[in-house]
Amino acid sequence: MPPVEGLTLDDRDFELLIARLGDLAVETPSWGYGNSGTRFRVFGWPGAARDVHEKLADAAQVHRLTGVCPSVALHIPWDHVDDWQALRQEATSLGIRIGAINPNLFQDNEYRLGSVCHPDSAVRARAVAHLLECIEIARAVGSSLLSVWLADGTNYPGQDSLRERKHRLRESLQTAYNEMPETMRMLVEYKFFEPAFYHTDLPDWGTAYALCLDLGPQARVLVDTGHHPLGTNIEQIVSYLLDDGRLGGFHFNGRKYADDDLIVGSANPFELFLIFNELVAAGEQARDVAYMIDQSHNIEPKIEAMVQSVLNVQTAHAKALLVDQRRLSESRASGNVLEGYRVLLDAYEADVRPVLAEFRRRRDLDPDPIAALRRSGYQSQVARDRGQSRTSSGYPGT
Ligand code: LRH
Ligand code: MN
Repeated sequence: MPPVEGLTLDDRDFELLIARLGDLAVETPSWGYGNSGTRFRVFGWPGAARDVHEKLADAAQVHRLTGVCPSVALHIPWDHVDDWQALRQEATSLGIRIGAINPNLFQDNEYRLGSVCHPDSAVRARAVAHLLECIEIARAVGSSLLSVWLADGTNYPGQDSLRERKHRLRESLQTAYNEMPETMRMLVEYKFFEPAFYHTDLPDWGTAYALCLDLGPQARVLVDTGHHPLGTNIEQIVSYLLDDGRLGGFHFNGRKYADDDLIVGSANPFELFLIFNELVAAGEQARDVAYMIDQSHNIEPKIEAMVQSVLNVQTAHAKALLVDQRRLSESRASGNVLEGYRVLLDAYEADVRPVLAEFRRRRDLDPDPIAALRRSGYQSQVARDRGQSRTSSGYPGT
């Protein structure tokens, strides 16, 4: 039994740790495998997935290497196909399944002034129709998650009535919510700005939470770790929503400034650890939280970036599982200001790489998935098979 540096774990604890590491499943985003960028440039990457079939293949490769990514989220219409049953079969044949269905209410020209919050009821009806279409797609592919993010907002004060937009938002989402089968969840994702730069109709966790309470019990808040003003205590938001049974899931990514969509944990690994510390402490209340990655890999190899992201999430989870909850509650009960922090530090500074390697060995996986990916030649093979597709950017002529 490899030791966990800095922490004495007896056999029983070690076995428990290995078992609980298996509780975590991380969903990868189809759009993370394709070319993506910023308004300045979308750099083409040799072998980047060009359609949903290549995205499924890459997601399956990530699952083969990590063993903890059994599902892939789709974005509609980016991943639209005519035969959803066939796509469901294709995923199954690759050893994965289709996860959250993400409607796209931010790319049609009609949505310049908003989608479900648009002043024109015809545009709102168009947006609701797309939500209903995505509910049908979710049903067809066996997905129980409708993951809704809205770019809706305004760019100038006075541009529209904030209260009327609030009414339109609730009415439109209620119409869609009422059409969901009981087994389906609506994940409501908030973001404090971009692409709107004066106000955003769903800007923060409180607004999303209030809306979920209005919509009904199948509505839960989705926390995208890149969607908060700097300085926001995200683990506190997580603990609050968990405690009220309204945390639906995460879009994990890393950021230093805004919605940078970098590799999760790359900018602030301690914050990711503190988020998982709240999840582990919540026990059963965190049972059906959806863990999803939402990133765009603008300059780095896309599949390697995805595998590294999964490893970072596993590492944060493993460290959180090492938190000595008994010592933590004792230090809190004794009013010892710093002892609790030291208990967390002990877990955070533990080297969990040996235990994660053991976890993979027991699943006949390579203890180092990145090395295994590089050795597999998968990336150079897809580069040969797929070549490099043309890309563009937000500015004309590039
Ligand atoms: C918006 C967002 C949303 C997705 C998009 C790809 O910033 O986080 O979750 O639809 O990225
Ligand atoms: Mn997101």
